[in-house]
Amino acid sequence: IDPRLTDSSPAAPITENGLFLADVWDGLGASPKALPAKYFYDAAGSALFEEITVLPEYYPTRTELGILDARGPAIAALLPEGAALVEFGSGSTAKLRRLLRHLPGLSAYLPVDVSGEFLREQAETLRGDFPGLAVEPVVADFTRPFALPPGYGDRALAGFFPGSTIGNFEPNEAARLLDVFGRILGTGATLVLGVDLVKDRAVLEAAYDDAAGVTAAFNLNLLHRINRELDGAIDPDSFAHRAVFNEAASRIEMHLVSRRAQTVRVAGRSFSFREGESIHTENSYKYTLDGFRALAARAGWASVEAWTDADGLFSVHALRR
Ligand code: AVJ
Repeated sequence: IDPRLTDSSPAAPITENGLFLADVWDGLGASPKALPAKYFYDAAGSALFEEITVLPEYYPTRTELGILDARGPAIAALLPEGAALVEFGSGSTAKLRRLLRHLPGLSAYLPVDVSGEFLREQAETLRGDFPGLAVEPVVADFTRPFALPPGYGDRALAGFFPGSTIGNFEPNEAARLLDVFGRILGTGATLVLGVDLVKDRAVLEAAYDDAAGVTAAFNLNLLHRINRELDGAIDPDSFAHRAVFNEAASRIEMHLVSRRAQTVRVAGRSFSFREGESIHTENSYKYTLDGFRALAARAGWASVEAWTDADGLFSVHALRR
């Protein structure tokens, strides 16, 4: 007997949007309320994130690009001739392109992403721009172990994980993820990753609550997305964007705070809010250089080098397993 047939509570349908609905029902039914940050990135959210990356207050993207430019030759020196580069989650190829300029000896580039269509488009333009490079997209969820295409098992491998995406994971989850990367890349591999640094509260909070309101729109888009895709009836104007540095946990938290007491409905279920009650929508962990080295060590990665910009805003780590 299908256990769902004997369960009296309504079950979310098991489709791609069914997972979204299940996560939304779970998250809004929990206390404190929370929603997974991965749902920010529908088409509208991805466009808003692109806008965030060029905001004056949002230092991570431009700072990381600067470090990759300046340290490209040093990074290249760490990778053996003929190595293949695996990128975990391939957003825009801007950062990769900065790195590729310095890596003429690279034999192949393997972007790993859940969106196959996006991957194939990007692969096409990259092949045009770097004719000597084999581009082999891998459609997979990089947070779980997956297999590389045949023929890459005995090649020298390097991993690339830019953007401080690692900061979206709880430290224990981040260590587990680094261990997954290590198993995929194998012994002797080099991993290059971007990690945002702990800094002044005012600088951090401005980066996640910009004057133009783009980050607020990015956060609130989650409610619009629920309305669009899940038959939600939430008034986004009844929620306020809030970004705060939780110093004890060393993370920026984003919240959507209910401006009034209210009940919202999503696909037939109701959720009530007190005035001022929040939905926790994102954590973005910030590390010290040594703090991140210690985390990496738990997953069997040794620090080879770590580079920062002159103002110490952001770091790029090279690790070896
Ligand atoms: C894409 C996860 C690195 O945490 O800085 C930007 C996402 N959220 N502004 C970050 C984000 C709000 C971003 N990451």
